Amino acid sequence: MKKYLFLVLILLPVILSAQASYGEISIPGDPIGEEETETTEGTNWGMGGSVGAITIDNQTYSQIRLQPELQVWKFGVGLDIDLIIDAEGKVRKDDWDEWQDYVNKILFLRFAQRNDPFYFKVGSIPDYTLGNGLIFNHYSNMTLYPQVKNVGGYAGINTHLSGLGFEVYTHNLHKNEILAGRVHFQPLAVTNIPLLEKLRVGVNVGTDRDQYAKYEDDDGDNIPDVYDKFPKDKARYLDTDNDGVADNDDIDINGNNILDHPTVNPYVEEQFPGIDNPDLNYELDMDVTPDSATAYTEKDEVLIYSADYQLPLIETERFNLIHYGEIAKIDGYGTGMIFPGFSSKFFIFDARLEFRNFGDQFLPGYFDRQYDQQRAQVKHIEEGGKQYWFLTTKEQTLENVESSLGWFGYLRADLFNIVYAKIAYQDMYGKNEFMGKSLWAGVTVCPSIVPKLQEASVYYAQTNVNYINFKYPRNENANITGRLVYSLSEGANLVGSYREYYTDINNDGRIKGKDEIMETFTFGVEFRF
Ligand SMILES: [Ca+2]
Ligand SMILES: [Ca+2]
Ligand SMILES: [Ca+2]
Ligand SMILES: [Ca+2]
Repeated sequence: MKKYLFLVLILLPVILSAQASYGEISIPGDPIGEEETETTEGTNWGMGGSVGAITIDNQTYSQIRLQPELQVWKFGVGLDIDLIIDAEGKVRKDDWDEWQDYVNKILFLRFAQRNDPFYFKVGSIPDYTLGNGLIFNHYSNMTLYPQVKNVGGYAGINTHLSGLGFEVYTHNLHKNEILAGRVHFQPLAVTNIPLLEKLRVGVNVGTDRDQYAKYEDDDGDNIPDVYDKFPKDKARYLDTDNDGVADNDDIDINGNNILDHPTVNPYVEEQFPGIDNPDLNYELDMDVTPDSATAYTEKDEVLIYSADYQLPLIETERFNLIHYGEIAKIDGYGTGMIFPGFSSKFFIFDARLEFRNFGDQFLPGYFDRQYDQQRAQVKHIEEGGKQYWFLTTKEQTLENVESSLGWFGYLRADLFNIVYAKIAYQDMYGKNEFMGKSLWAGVTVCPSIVPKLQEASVYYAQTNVNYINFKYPRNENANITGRLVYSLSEGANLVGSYREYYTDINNDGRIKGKDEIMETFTFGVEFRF
């Protein structure tokens, strides 16, 4: 199985975005994240892309993926052109035969930046953070991309009127399920009190109006397609014996070739009225336990609101220090707080240090990078010979979250655009066996002295442990990622990624041998014109 998984991972196309800047590697769970790339006005033209292999319906295709990005004045547009080519070198027609296919190639449209007087972005938004991240923290509407393509958007204004501004966000303009809103202003701007006149206060709200909506319900019978045995038939959804005949019109629901007793299967009474007459002496099956599938007739919402502030303490060209805080409440659950927080830019460094205090039943950054995947899950359990199908939500996990408090900080350095280093540490305390310590560290080198080598990166993380294990850095809570970018020609780079993580199969507390070290390689070609 692992060998197979390894093969699949090798064959996975490397998807490289034209936006991904050199000098940053993006790792799932990276708490530092990326700075949003500031684009200057003017006409720019960039192209990212990759080549790989992909399997659709058991057929292997070559995949060429081009992600051009064009910017004119404050407008930006990004495209995602996926050419799926079969063994005979022909482009798969399915991807180009409807007008919607062409609209779908648009990745995003953008006007200006989030601190401009007016701005918006429509389309795929891979990284959305609100305030200091207690509600939305690097949320992506592309988590299930390209299987699920969300055309989302945000828009906002910033005025000079007491710094008043607002922003609205949706993950999908048609569905509008995951929404955010923010209003901010500078309450003391008119007073001219030193320091305090710059105080900026914000109020934020975030919601998922329908957590079950991750799963489609095509026929509208409130049974999600994933366990609707008849996803195109509004009147049917169960088929306990999987013989293709729905429970509603199956005289033998459990498929044991014994006619079901009409008291447990009303359809039998319909077909053969009076068959249970004792005089007829038919053998009838009483032992029928049909499957159970939960219908979701009502939407289940989750709502979070927060208030935050930012107070610039020192603002000079060489040194910049901001104090901030935020408090958030998940409606019906717990409260969490960041206070005090400090962020600073000085010389080649960029740092942040904050004290976090999270109450019971509170999760920070509830809408995070994995949210689209985690908002709802299908469950299938068997109990007493009966099968149950239902959904659980991320909201349900809140009940068991226990309070914790502690520090989080990071330091990032940019040495003349040649060496980038970052290190982050979290030290949180809670009840019982709370795993509150995490360490992340990464170095990227973009050497101009080694010809052809554009970038070499290594990133290490050890997360959610009781103590950081320096003696055995290879352990179950750790992983290592590496990336090499090698220039093939003027406009083409060969990109190779390596990832290593560990499973202690024999449970001896050590990671040793090939079986316990999982490795994945991906590689691709990246274009830049
Ligand atoms: Ca259905
Ligand atoms: Ca159905
Ligand atoms: Ca059946
Ligand atoms: Ca039966």
